Amino acid sequence: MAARAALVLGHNSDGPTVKAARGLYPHQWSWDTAFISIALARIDTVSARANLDALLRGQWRNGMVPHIVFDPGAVDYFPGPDRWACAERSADAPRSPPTSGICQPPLHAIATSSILECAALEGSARADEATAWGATVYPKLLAWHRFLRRERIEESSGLVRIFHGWESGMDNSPRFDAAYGRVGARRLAPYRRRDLAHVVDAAQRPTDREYDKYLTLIEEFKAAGYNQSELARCCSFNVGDVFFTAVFAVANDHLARLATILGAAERSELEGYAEAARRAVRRRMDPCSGATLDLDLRSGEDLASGTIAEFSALIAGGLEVSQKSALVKLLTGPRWAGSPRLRWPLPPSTSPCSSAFRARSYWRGPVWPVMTWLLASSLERAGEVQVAAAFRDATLSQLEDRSFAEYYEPLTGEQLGAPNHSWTAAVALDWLCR
Ligand code: 2M8
Repeated sequence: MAARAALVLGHNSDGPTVKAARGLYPHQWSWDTAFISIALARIDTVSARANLDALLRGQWRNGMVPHIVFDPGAVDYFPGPDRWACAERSADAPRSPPTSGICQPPLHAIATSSILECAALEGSARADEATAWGATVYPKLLAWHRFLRRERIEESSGLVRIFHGWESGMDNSPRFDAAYGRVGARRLAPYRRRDLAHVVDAAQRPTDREYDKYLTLIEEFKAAGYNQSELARCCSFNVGDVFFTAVFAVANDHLARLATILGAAERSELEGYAEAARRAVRRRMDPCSGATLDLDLRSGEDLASGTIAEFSALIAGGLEVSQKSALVKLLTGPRWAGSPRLRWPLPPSTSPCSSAFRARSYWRGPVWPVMTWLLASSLERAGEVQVAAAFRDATLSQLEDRSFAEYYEPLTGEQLGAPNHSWTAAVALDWLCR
């Protein structure tokens, strides 16, 4: 399985860049790249470094790492660079490579740590080379984290704000239904979705109505010249994202450690970012279950629970024992991975007990192996090694057919979305090559 997973990553590569998937996702995605580099580092730290470097070539002058770095030769994806028009509208965007104008959860510092750790196992020459590389990446990651701190932390909640469901990485999750309810319909220039040409069953993808909203927001971004403070004031989608904030907390731990290795001056600044983010996530916890809730920053309302983002506090870490136990109980209990209806005891993207659960619909129900991996890593860090190992074993059974599907139907185990998806192959590779 590991060999097959490595082949998938090779097949999805274009020079140093590993694309998300041939066909449906023919570009380089931001958080996908981090997951892929973590896994690649297990077999080839040089390629893992090159993949991250390729993404960072798209970094904006204001520090933002864009959610997509486009391959200008791959035209079969919508919305492409023309629709985003970033370089035309913002002096911060690079002219080349073309990119999108939003971001995704910042796992890149975590990937950088993994690369350095794996390189240390390859002998001192490779370790030195990787540390020298780390010194070149560090200022870019620092600029990225400072962008998030400066432009995206909403002061009173301490949460990272997002302006589009795509920024969360969980595009059509029911987490955002109420927030999307506030995004008005605009007269859009005609467009043709390309995703439906690759996924036969349209029910697996977001609806046309959802796509209209996704594109309406892009028009708002363009009208604001991608200016972050303008968007914070006016964007019709403005959500304090607990999951993004949790990832930011952990990424800052890693970047602070890298600062220490490199003797850089920003260690305590980064530790401060980590602690503040962790506190912000903890403040969003339900006192009994521990489940975290997103905050709609436009209306001040709590957003719906019942999605996998409930476990953001587990990802952020730093919990008291009782808080951690409550969350692990919830995660493994009948509302989540312990539901008797499930094909494998793995947490779906939306709880099967939620009225919003849709077994085949993208982030509304399917199991995403990459999310299982992220939760298992968090459980390991929290000392919950048995639960983490059970998730790993169940996922490796789920992937036994070696199609490395993007996501899986939780009740039947059917493979859905794009086959040979890089981040699913990455999950297998990482677990099998440790
Ligand atoms: C999905 O999102 C893209 C838009 O960014 C799409 O549907 O076209 C999401 O699953 C996202 O989290 C992921 O990074 C991307 C590529 O795998 O696909």
